[in-house]
Amino acid sequence: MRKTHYRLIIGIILSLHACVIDVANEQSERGPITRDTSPPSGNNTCIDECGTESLSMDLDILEDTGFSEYVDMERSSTDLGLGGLTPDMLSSSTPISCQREISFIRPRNESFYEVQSSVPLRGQVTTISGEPVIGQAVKIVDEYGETLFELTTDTNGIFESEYIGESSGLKQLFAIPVTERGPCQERGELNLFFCGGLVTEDFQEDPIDWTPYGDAIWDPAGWLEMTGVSMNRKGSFYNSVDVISSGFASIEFSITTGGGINGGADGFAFTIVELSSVDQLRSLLDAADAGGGLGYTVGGVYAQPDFLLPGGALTVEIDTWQNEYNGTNQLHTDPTRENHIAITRNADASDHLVWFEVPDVEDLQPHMIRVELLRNRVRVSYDGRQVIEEEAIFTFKGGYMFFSGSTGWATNFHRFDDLRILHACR
Ligand SMILES: [Ca+2]
Ligand SMILES: [Ca+2]
Ligand SMILES: [Ca+2]
Repeated sequence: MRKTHYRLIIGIILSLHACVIDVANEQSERGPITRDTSPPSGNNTCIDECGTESLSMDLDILEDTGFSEYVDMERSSTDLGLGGLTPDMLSSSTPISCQREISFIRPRNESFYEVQSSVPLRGQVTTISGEPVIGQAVKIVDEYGETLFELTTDTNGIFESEYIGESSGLKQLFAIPVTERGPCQERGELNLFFCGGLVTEDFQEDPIDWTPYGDAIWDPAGWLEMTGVSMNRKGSFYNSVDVISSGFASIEFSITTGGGINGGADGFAFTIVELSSVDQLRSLLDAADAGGGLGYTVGGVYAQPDFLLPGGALTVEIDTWQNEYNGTNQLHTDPTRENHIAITRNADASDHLVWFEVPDVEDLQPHMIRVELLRNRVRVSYDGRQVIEEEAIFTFKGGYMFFSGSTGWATNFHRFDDLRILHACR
């Protein structure tokens, strides 16, 4: 246990250093950020419930450093990533400062992959003043300090390799310059998620795993249409085969909307909901509020007497109508007058966890949305550009998934396509 703590403390120091660099990088790359003003809720720690007393102490330390978002509480402390500890670090009391900058250029930190994927790695070594270092020896080590590759930089200071994630879970890679005097203290860090679960669907053929409900149809052009441009429609498609795992996940799909009347409305949504059966899912779809509820809302202010949501839910909604509370058919006020994409929880259209504005979304052109769920953090990309990365207190429980959409007095087409989900990432 002594050794574990010693390893852990050194690991945390290194992680903190890497985190400072990460935060600086992320700040410069961020797009517009929206803020969730609702009070924190949910449970973001299970330290009291999990593991032994000594494990709890380790996790307390990790919690303080922010490293805890990677920690899988259901595994033992010996499985934890230890922040780039190498045998060299253990044997050397004074790490060598080599006056180098080293970083991974690709892939992006915290990218998601299917298990057994081959991931091209690329990084660079420069001097402090930014000049490429040619012929620099670099070693790539994993989270256990094991050396995976020994590389040399080219004339641009670039080093390259390929990494295959053999098993699911977080993999941490560290790039360390090596000199004749030994390994340097400078290092680049890269965290990658490898996932055992993959769901992909391009809807080019009538999808057998997906069942239409209400007004939704499969369009032979190769997508799912939730409503068409008629008034007062409610449609959905649910998957009765695949169940999404809890924990980390990456969810990506294409949306197309527009072409309607009276300004266009109401919007559409993709929901993953914790339920015990497909029958329960059909009951949910029966009960779900149309109009401002986008065909998924059964929780919170929209709770229905004939359907009690038994578990959690997470929704990506594309909302093209600003609802304002009126006490009858509109039970919430949207956070903006603009069209918006939001993450809501517990199948409650009033509970916007994070959101951002998409004024151009009703152009009847396809747009890509990617949502990455990390521990207590949500990242959203729109058409390849990151638009949200934000702390968010939520617990993603996984479950059944469905698409839904609705129209009212105003209408639009509501099309989904090209779904890709990576889950079971531990
Ligand atoms: Ca398609
Ligand atoms: Ca709305
Ligand atoms: Ca909304």
